[in-house]
Amino acid sequence: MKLFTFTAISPAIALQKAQKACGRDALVVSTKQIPKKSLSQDALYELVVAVEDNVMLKIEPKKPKIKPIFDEDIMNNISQTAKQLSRLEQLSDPLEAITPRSAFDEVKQEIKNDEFKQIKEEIGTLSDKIKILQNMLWEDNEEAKALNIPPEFAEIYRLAKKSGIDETHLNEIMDATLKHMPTYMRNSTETIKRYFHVLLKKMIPTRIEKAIPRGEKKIMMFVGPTGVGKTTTLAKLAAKYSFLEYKNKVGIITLDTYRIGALEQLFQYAKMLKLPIEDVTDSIDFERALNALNHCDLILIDTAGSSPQDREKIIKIANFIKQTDRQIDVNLVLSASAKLEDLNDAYKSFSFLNIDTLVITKLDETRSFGNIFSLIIDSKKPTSYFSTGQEVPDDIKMATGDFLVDCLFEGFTKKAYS
Ligand SMILES: Nc1nc2c(ncn2[C@@H]2O[C@H](COP(=O)(O)OP(=O)(O)OP(=O)(O)O)[C@@H](O)[C@H]2O)c(=O)[nH]1
Ligand SMILES: [Mg+2]
Repeated sequence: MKLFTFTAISPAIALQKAQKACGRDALVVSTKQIPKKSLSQDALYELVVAVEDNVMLKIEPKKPKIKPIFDEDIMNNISQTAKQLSRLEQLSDPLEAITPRSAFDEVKQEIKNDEFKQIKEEIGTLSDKIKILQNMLWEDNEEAKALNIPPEFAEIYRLAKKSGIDETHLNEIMDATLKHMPTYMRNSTETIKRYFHVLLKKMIPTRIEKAIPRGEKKIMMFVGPTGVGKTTTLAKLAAKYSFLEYKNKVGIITLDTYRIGALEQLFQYAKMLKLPIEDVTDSIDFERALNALNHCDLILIDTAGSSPQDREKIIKIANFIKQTDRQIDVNLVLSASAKLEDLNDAYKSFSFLNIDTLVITKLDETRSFGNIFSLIIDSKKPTSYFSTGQEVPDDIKMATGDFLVDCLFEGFTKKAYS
């Protein structure tokens, strides 16, 4: 005989449990009430039954008690959400059912972001594979071997070369980079590209232009080859200084009085901007015009365009400058669409006038900016403004190294610049 004990809140329930486990033949040996351990607890009854040795117990294994990690409220919330989700799944486009609209847009955006991330990763893998292929070709490249350029620099070298940077400059920059760039930075073409960006940016001197402080005076003269945009640049700056960005008193002088239409062009701008203008025919008349505009904080002087080979015309401008004791800031205006050779020629011819700063125009008209980069490096002159279109007064910005390097590697985009 074997004895088994069962407990329950009543003797009847304890017996039911015993019979379920041991069968109806189980013999009740004893029943007793177990004393309560506390007042709030129910009383329990203990029942002892006896069964034959061969009777197998049919007691259901006790389920282990699992302590819930969330409290009941949270569990209810989860089951609510699960129900809602399963309802959503049955709809043709479950996202349509999500309200408010902003939530719907957020989910859509998240999905878009995920897809975008995935596509981006795939493109990244592909472009890395392409780079490996390019690098394999690069290793067979005689030029690369001759210059000792490692494959991880292949992309940046190609981009810089395509931009039209003077080859001597490019090779010097490559040499310096290979010597100084830390090895740990060479693993990714992106890091190399960023390194180059910072390096080139640091090589470009720029001049910060500000409003003319109260009590100070500035005279800016625009010189350069024909048709580069001297008059247009002057008009843009006249607007910027007189009302667009600063509130300086601005006056205009033009020395370009012989060419048909030139006078009318500038007088028209002056009229539109409501600014005083003086035309000067000879160097003696120059001081009179400067005196007439004495009340101005800023005097902008336009000159006739001259071919770099036309030495006489440039000497004539020099004579105007010599005529006065006043400090004249000479701005050499050059077009980004000119070849490096022509830019160098122009710079050499006009440097006779003691150039203070470079103004680069027509950045919107070219795809290769290496020529401008090389000119700035060679001349060592700071650049003050970039002109980016024909629109007066909008298409002019203060020059920055960042912008020129972006143009160098990615081309000109007006949107990025505005
Ligand atoms: N695309 C583009 N065109 C420009 C820019 N700046 C000037 N231009 C245009 O170039 C042409 C010549 O501009 P001007 O300002 O008359 O040039 P300039 O240097 O004064 O010419 P000259 O006085 O004849 O030597 C005009 O059609 C301008 O609209 C620019 O940044 N981008
Ligand atoms: Mg002009």
